Amino acid sequence: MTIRLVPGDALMIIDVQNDFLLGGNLEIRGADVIMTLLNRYIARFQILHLPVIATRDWHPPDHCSFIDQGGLWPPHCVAGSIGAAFHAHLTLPADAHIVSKATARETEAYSAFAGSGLFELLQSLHICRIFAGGIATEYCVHNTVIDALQLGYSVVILQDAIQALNRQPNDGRQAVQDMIEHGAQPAHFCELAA
Ligand code: VGL
Ligand code: ZN
Repeated sequence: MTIRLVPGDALMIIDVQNDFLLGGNLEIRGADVIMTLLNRYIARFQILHLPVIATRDWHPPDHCSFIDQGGLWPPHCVAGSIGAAFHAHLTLPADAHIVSKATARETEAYSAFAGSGLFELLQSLHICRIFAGGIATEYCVHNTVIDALQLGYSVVILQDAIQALNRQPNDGRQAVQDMIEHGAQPAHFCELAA
């Protein structure tokens, strides 16, 4: 299916941060290969003057999701650290909108909508449809996409620009299926109209 990008579309790049990539504290294996595709999507949106939004996991040093605090994860994406920085190979435009999430010590937030101002940003940009890529498929991508659909946005999942952590082998696949069942549309780069 051909998808034509129109005003009201935005690209949302979810948590492409050093700690989730090769050598990071919470490495998602295989995530490096999505960088090329993410950069192609960025270039396409940029040339059409459509907004690019980059979300980031942005935790305090004693965040409740860290193993030392009884959570699931090794310490990662501590606000201001190298691990929390966007990966150097990601070519974010200078005017990309940055949204920080999970910034409060006592709450985990996989959805980029949780207490981040993302909804207000989308409203101010008059966005109707979100093209979602990034990591991890079954955590932040899934939760953000489900929230977006519930808020009434159309969502396109960039199938060639997401990567799952797959703690269980099918976690990523199931998350994609669930997003589609909730109304998201899967797409690949080649489906974007030239
Ligand atoms: C994420 C695990 C912990 C994500 C964030 O961005 O998907 N996953 N914190
Ligand atoms: Zn996190």
